[in-house]
Amino acid sequence: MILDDMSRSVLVLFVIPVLLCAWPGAYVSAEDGYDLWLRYPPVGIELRAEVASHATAIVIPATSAPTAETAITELRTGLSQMLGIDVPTRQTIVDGAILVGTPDSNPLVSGLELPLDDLGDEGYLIRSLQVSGTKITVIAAKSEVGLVYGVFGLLRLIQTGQDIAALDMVNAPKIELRLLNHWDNLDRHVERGYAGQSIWDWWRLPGFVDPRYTDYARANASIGINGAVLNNVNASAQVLSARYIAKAAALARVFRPYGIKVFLSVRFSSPVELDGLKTADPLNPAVRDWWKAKATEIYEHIPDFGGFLVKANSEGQPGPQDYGRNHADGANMLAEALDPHGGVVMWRAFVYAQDNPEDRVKQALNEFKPLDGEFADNVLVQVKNGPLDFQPREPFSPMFGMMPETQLMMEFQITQEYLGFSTHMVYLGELYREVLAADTFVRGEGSTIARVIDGTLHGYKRTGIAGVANIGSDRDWTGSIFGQANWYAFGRLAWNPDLSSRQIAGEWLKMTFSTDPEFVGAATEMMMRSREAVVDYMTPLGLAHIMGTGHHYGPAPWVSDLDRPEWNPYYYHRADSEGIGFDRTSQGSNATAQYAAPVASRFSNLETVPEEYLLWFHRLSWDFQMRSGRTLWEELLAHYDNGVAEVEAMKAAWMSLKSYVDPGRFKKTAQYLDIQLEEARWWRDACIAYFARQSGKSLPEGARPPDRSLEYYMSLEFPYAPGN
Ligand code: BDP
Repeated sequence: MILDDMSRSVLVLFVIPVLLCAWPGAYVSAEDGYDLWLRYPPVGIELRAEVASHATAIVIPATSAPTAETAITELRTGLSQMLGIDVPTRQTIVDGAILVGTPDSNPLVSGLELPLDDLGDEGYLIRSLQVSGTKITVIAAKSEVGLVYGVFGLLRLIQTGQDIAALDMVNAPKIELRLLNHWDNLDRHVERGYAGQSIWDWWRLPGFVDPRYTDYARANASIGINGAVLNNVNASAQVLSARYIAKAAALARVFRPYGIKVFLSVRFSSPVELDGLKTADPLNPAVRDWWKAKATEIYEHIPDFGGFLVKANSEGQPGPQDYGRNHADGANMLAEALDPHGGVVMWRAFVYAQDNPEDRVKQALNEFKPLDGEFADNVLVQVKNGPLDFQPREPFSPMFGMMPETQLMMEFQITQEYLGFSTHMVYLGELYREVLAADTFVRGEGSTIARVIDGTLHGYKRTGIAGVANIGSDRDWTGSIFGQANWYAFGRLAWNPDLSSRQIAGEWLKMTFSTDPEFVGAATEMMMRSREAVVDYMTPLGLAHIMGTGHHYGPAPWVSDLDRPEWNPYYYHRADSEGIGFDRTSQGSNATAQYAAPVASRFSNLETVPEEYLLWFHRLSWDFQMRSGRTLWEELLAHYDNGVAEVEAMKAAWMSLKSYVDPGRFKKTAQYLDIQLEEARWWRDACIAYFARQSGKSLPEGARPPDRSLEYYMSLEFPYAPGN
């Protein structure tokens, strides 16, 4: 058929877009993941008229401040794209309008006398109302940033296909500081980063301000993240030089209208390294003055600067103990410098020492417990979720609950340092929820980690949660499409640690791909099983830390010759002909005694210990009878096999969803699943080969033997593994 020019334009401009939008599950254009969950594709044809009738206009005051502008622009963009019409702004109410404002900025809002008192500084209210017979939806908050969150809240409802005709919701964050921690160096290398280089182009800042910084801020604001620690915890002193403060200030200017504050990781020895002081002793008056002057300088350039994150006396970093002082002395000195400006210190509890013969997982609590109650009011002690180091599964850190006089904040890892880097699909919403829901029992049943860190259990004044970011310069931000879900889930749980991980997965899928129930159902299942799969093919039954040395890529349970004993995988599993596991009961390191009595007894007792923590707390013979009736050796194998089978099932599930996903994102994810499957088999085969040798056991009838010899797996080297 030959079309004249006119017909061709009609076809291209009108008919094809309409057909594409009307076709359920259809993708509108090539996608590469850059738009994250903020794609705003056209609302399905069946809902469009209904949504449009509640979005006829956006009512705003005559003038508004930058943060309110952010909210309004986002709402207008989102609605216009989803409805395919230009939704206008105006200053008076009309039927179907959305009124956006604070009582202070718009008399139309104050006139409604809405119950905003309990919303705090960041919460919002969304309500469907009639004003003198005119139907409107109001998004109101006490602060402008609350409007940003409210707008994203309403857009999320529309993006996920919910009815917006009769809304009545209030929503306020349960945790005050909701931060990403970037482990980004000033040379743009990202420690444990698997998504390219740092997104901060430090060298060209502050002159060149990459538009991507705005997109970053917008994505974070959409999930409630309100702060970013810009640089690696293994910090360079240079970040506090005037040059770099100016660069950080440029980023802060971009982030400000999105309610996001800038924080910096600081090196404890900065006064010595930057300005030649003789000491960094926190009790030395000249050192204290140096930090006060530095804080003042920072606040001159960044008036809303958030504060410092500090890794001190940990893995070779300098700290107060170099001068015979303790963590509280160090933290409080910095806190004193920041306090007049409203800043906080986040002091990390990730400490363990080579020369300490104590079980590594006990060391942090041992070191910090005597300091409980010693930290200043603007100090939070930042604790990793488990007592070891971001393993696929660990029991919760015993610090939570055991330091009632200290404001503890959570540190999760979003980047997948120990979970297959960016090529493995592992939905971390499940891991985060498992930790947040864990019950410490320190004040009886219900003393969950969520209640510790939201401050309600011990009455904290300041609360916080941090996620080590998986973001880099890759076009899709996180190095993989499904890695975006972990950024998203972290933000949503930071806002409300009680949300269900399944619900979050569903939301993310709808916004990222398609609201089609068939797609969402199958893809949610795939995500939900992915975390247990990685535990099974890497570290089942409470095993931990058996990855390759340094780069942390792939299996290496055989390593036992490193200088630092606690860096050896062997330290953690101790497998030999007698058995496997780390005895942490009273017969062993007694780490169980660091937990509240009901938890300690549950973990210590072989009848009650959850099997997923079995070898973390117990050393057992290979013939130990498991609850399944299998021996421990057989059970271990069954888990490794199951992990591989689960990845096969995930791959099959993804392949069945092809018609719902654009080719670019589909293919990338399919290829990654192939990598994951190959690496899951490698983990299984290498670990089984090694444990078979240690135990002297042969494989049970019917078990698939490892593809290659143990020597082969042991010979593998990865000099260019990323993130190291
Ligand atoms: C470990 C990482 C290391 C970090 C350290 C930390 O391997 O790169 O510097 O944690 O959290 O997981 O300080």
